[in-house]
Amino acid sequence: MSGGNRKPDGAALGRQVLDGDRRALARAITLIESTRRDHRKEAARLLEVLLPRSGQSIRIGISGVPGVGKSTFIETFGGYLLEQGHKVAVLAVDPSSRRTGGSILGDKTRMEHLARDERAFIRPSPTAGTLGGVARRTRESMLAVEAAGFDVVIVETVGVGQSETAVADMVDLFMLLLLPGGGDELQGIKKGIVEIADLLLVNKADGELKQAASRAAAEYQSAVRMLRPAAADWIPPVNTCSALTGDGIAPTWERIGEYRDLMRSDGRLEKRRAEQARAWMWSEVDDALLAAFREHDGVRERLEALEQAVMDGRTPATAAAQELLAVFLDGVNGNATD
Ligand SMILES: Nc1nc2c(ncn2[C@@H]2O[C@H](COP(=O)(O)OP(=O)(O)O)[C@@H](O)[C@H]2O)c(=O)[nH]1
Ligand SMILES: [Mg+2]
Repeated sequence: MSGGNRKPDGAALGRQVLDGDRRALARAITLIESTRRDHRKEAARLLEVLLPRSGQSIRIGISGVPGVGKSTFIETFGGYLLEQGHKVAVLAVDPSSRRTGGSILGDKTRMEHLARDERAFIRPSPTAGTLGGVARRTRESMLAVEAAGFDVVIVETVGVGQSETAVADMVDLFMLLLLPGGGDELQGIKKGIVEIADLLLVNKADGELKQAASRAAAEYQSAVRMLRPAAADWIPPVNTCSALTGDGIAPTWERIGEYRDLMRSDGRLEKRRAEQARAWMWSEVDDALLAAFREHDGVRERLEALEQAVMDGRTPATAAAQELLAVFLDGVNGNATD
């Protein structure tokens, strides 16, 4: 951050973001991503300013195995949305990005036009921390880009571990990109991810792969049908597209619009967001409690010996946990005025 010694003022920064100041937005997200305790406090004030002006976008999650064409798709799809008069923000959840050097950042060459366009905002995944931490900061960044006036937010995830679920839990619509493979690939995709997808797209439906893509789409479509209850009013459609040629991009946006209209028509969208907000609150509580527990002096004093005793089979795990919790809770009660 420029002026690293200057103490950030969360509330002032928030007002600049609301004014549509791009550099302020970038600084706001840097503040959100900071783990420094004083920065967390300012970030909380920042979010208080931003929250009332957030929530106006459609939040779209995009997942798929590396190489399926996510970055290329976002470039083409994002470009299409800009043409339609939208403002597009792209965020990422990639807890592995410390090792890989950042999913989006490494891909910015594939999002050349989007990255250079004033009406778009691209931010790579935060590079430090656990999935929970990365997801939390991405959620907060999402509120910031919404408050800055971006009306389509795309959250990309790499197909690693639980990050798909974390992204599905923060978006209105979760989209899965697939390769035009045959039945083998059907087996390879984790069933759970197909289950949480609201929209599936077989990418690379161009040239020699076009027919294979159509076949794969039909196979996925029947698989998806079987996963859904017969009464469901939204059977996730499986379409084909080519991120390279732009084929199927406009229909994809139409499908998204249909989905949003349906979810809005009976309050399901609000309900989904409300549930997400509640789950988010609890994961914050979980994280903060665990951090406080691990930082607690009395716990730290005993932790190593107790862990060893559990590993050696000298102390039952339950007894050790109870002892640590007793120490922790006693400390909490004793410091109630702190
Ligand atoms: N033929 C074809 N190739 C594509 C398409 N989309 C992406 N690719 C290629 O697939 C490779 C991986 O794309 P990339 O966007 O980096 O995938 P990501 O890892 O999911 O972000 C690149 O060589 C792209 O040029 C497409 O629609 N058709
Ligand atoms: Mg990529």
